[in-house]
Amino acid sequence: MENNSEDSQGQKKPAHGSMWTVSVVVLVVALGAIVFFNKDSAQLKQQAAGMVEKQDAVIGSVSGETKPSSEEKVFNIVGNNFSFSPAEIRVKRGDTVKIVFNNKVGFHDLVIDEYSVRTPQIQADKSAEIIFTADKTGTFEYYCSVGQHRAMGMKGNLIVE
Ligand SMILES: [Cu+2]
Repeated sequence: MENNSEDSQGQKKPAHGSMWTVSVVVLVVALGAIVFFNKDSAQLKQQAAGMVEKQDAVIGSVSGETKPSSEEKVFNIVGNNFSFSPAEIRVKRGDTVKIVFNNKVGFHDLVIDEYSVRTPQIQADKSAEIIFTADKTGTFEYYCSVGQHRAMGMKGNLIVE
């Protein structure tokens, strides 16, 4: 009987042992899964954070592109004998400035020396354009370079703020 009981215990021991081994394996696998899951979630968080940073960067560049200082400003300036209308225009530094010069009467042009821009000299009922970047602040006179028109009052001010 002792031998039997020993045998039965002996038989049970391996059974307990294999169950223990299974339990350990399950535990290790479970722990491993938890560790990997945490790593994955940490990586996901990092990726999410990276995506957020990228989105912020994109938003930043978009808002940079839409700054008021890089707008295109279009002005229609009418020429007469001997004046410009309007006689003052204002932009922000960095703006792209497009001036459409519509000549109503006489023979004129529109010149801004400091920005090295000028329209052709044109007849009445003609128009011409100049376009430039207002990259320096100040008050710059636009004028007609034909004859004595500038001295006769055919001038105005471009103000870059
Ligand atoms: Cu003129």
